Amino acid sequence: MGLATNEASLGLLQVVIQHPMNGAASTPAEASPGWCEVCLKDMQTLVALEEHRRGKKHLRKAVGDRKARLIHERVQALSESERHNVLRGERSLLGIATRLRRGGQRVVVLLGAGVSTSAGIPDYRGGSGVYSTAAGRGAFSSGGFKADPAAFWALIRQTCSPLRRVEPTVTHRFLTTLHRRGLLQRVYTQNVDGLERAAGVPDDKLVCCHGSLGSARCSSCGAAADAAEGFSMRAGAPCCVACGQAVRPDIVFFDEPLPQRFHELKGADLAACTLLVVAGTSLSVYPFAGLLDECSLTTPRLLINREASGPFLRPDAAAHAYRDVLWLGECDAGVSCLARILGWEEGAEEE
Ligand code: CNA
Repeated sequence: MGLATNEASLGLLQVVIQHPMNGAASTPAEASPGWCEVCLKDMQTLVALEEHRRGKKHLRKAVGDRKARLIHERVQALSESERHNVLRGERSLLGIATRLRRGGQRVVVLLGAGVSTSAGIPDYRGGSGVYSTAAGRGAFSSGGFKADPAAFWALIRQTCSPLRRVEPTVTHRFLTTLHRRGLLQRVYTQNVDGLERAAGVPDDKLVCCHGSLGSARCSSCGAAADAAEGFSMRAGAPCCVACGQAVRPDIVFFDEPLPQRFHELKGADLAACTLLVVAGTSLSVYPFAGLLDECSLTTPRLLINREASGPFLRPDAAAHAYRDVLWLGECDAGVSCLARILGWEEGAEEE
């Protein structure tokens, strides 16, 4: 299966180094000549995958450009007063609060790892996040898991073990406030820590886009397994009682499709959405990040995050600026500020 180590194959090894399935990083001198040590795929397969990834990237850019043009045209077709009415010119938390006080709102919330950092779970791209090491990037693909299930389990035990008794944050609890007030259409979360559920968001209001650490299955035969066992072990990976292969948590690895529920619900949810609240995400993982483009052009969008991301990177230059509010800072602080404006602080009497 291996290829000879000559200049050409070293060229191919450059491709292996940053291959698309596990993101494993190594120098040509360190890499094996014929196959990737992380995912155990041969180089020809990896080259094909890399070409496929580049093709997909090119296609995504072309689709993205076309989508941006279409949105621009549709925004131009809105009248000045239609645009003004979205936030009545108040592009701030005050404008969002005013919108929430209007009757009959349907709020869709999109969450990322940043809403759980104040609970002690590192985010993905932050300094101590999984993405900061090559091993971390590699571990969250099916190839990476297959190559070293024990390393994967060691990493998640260390970062987000449910046995650490992590508590939901102010932001998680705000979701239940929205639900109790009858305003919550749906929460779409990229997080796998289960804190939305722990905060009291009912299952039918929740879409766990990237799965959950709360359940597990065999990576080979698919038999249901006990997720808690993997977290309680000191080292190694739990094994399937049926076939002996490694057990994996029910999360979506980078090279895997999203759950059916995501595709089934998103169309109707985003069509019904009258306010989109986005928090704690770099908006760099698709198809999740694409949800922002699916709500109506007269639906306001709020991003609460430490930094601008996605369409909020150039909010004033973009055609849809009239409906976007960017609140920069900690998620819990932004949410508390919004709750204060609304008079919905924790412990306050509900109307
Ligand atoms: P990310 O790419 O790490 O982005 C997180 C964003 O949140 C960044 O823009 C940060 O600046 C910002 N941020 C971090 N902490 C705060 C805070 N306290 N207040 C405000 N902003 C903050 O993570 P994404 O979620 O965007 O997407 C990537 C992956 C990571 C998803 O697929 C998740 O499944 C996965 N993940 C989940 C968890 C979890 O379950 N808690 C943890 C780590 C990674």
